[in-house]
Amino acid sequence: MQSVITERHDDVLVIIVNNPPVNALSWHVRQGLSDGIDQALGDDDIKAIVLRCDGSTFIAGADITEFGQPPQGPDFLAVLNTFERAAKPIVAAIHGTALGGGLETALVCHYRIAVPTAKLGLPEVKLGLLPGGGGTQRLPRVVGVEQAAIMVALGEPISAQKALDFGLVDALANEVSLAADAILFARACIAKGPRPTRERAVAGDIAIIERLKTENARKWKGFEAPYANLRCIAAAAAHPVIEDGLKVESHEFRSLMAGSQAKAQQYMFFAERQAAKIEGLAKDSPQREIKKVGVIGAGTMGGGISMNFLNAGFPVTIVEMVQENLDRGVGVIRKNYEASAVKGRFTSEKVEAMMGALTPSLALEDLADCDLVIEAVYESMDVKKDVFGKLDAICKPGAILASNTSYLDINEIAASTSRPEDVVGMHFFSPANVMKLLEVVRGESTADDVLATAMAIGKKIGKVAVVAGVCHGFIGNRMLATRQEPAMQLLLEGATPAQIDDVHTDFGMPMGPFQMRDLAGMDIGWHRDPSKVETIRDAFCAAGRFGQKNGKGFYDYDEKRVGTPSAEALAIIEEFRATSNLPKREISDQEIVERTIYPMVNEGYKILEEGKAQRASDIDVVWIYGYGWPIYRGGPMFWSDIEGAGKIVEALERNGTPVAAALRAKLSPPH
Ligand code: 3H9
Repeated sequence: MQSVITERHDDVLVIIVNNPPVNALSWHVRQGLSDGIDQALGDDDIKAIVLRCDGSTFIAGADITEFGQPPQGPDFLAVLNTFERAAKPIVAAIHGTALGGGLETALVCHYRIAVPTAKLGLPEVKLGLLPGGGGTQRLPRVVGVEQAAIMVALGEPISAQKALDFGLVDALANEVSLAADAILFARACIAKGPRPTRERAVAGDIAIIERLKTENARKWKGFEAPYANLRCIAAAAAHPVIEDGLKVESHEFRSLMAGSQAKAQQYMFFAERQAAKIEGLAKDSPQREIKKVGVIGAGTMGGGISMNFLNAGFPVTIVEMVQENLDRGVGVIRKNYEASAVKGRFTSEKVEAMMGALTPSLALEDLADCDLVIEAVYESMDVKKDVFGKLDAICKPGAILASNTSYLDINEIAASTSRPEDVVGMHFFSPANVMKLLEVVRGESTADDVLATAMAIGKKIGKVAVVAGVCHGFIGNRMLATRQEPAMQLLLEGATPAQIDDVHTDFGMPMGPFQMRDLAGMDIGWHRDPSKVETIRDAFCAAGRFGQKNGKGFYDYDEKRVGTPSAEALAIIEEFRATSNLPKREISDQEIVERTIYPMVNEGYKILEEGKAQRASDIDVVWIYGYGWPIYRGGPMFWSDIEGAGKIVEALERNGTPVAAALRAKLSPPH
């Protein structure tokens, strides 16, 4: 099948792209576009041209799989130039998503029409790139500097209506008759002739550039692409002749393309999509139908989990044991929704509709008609087994019984039921209504359709779901645990909590080990005997420094929970060091990386070799979406290749950490 065909409609030639799944601009599409435009320009009877796509979308961008490969087929920029300079009017007819190179192609067409459901955008920044097909120079000529700067720097697509308001599309077409509407529109453009974007002037105020930088300073920390995008917009405003701006764009594009951030972000694009695939199961493998959801526990976790399902339109029954806790949990959900409504995220009608779909209950029996029940109770095996035993007796046959446990053995939980095949782990991350990650834990008896349903429902509620095997802490928490002990040891040897945390935040993590410890609360699992001080943690708890919850931990906290280094905390560490007779020494930042981040990477390889993760990229997805690992570093496994397996193995050995076989195997390339 040809990926581009042409269709003659009297005096209009329609060029049709058909390159499933997203009509990406693969080399054969560029070839087809080039041939199509040549055909139209070479035929005097053709007076106007339409560019449209078959399938679910307009061109969704360059073919990312071609990046880094030897060039093939016609040069994209040359094809764009031929379109823009054509002496006959060209109309882009847009449905689905016109993204990246797709929107750049539409921008060299002289007119654009779109169906109301279409979306248009330049999301290259999310791939660590910028629009390298003239987008940074043409978009400001059409929508002005302000809107263009926002679109390229944030990468969010806009609706067809907004595109119409900004002049990016000239008219909205009927949803079902786009192809015919486009031909009529093209005919109407014959008298007006072509309207090359390059000849339009750039209007607008470049003050937006500094404003965006200030507003996004935190979010963009460490990222190169947003700034490069904005430099290109500044160039568009500075240079009246488009060629001058295009030179800047080309230089910036090539420099991003050559760097590691773009490689990492493109890798993550595919990693995220790959994570949805379950090894050994076909894409269309059978699933169970989920119409009604039950959640046990109305605490922070249960409430957040419920909100995910309510947001996605599922009725939810939430069960607690005590009326007061139930009321509090439901109250928090309402408060969260109302706060979102104030910010304009929901209408108040939607808030009421979602609250109306929530049934609070004190009886597990009310879960009898649920298709999926997620348990989010206290993290204790005995408690969980008791709950699952009861669910086994109550829930209808075929219901999926899921546990939100973050560490415990799903097989043992499943064994407390007579239907272990219906049991699966669904581990949400806190705050559960915000964090994108969902670890779906596959027990040894979990049925294929249960696993497939849990993964699919994760996607439906807006999560990135990753399959994990049963082990203590699954993928994410198991790796996280390996940095805790060395971090404590580094304190004893002379580093401060702030130094260690700074290394982690400078690396791009949202917080370091001690900030996280303070957030979680240090007294969880503490023996509660202040006279027994065997670890630094004991010393902190004995001194009543429990973390953020009581305003003092490794840091001192103000009423807004902003932490500052604490003299008292440092004194506790000094005192403990004195009792351990450890000499204090200067610790370098590199040593902190080697002793806290390398062990996490090493654990990732162990998880991989034990088959607890399906693939290395799944581990990276867990860390990006569950723990805020900086996406521009591509996750711990991707990063280990950038950092170098040799360097990591050498440091782990030097520090006495047993090296994972799968990591060591990287040292000797396969024959
Ligand atoms: C660019 O254009 C640079 C330019 O400035 C030119 C410079 C010179 N290429 O997401 P889905 C695959 S950069 C190759 O699950 P959805 C995807 O991997 C590009 N493959 O579907 C998946 O494969 P599989 C700028 C691509 O309906 C399948 O298509 N454009 C591409 O949920 C379905 O994808 C973008 O960044 C691609 N460009 O969402 C847009 N896109 O089935 C990127 C997708 O084997 N794409 N695939 O796993 C998207 O945002 C979404 O795919 C889209 C559809 C919204 C289009």
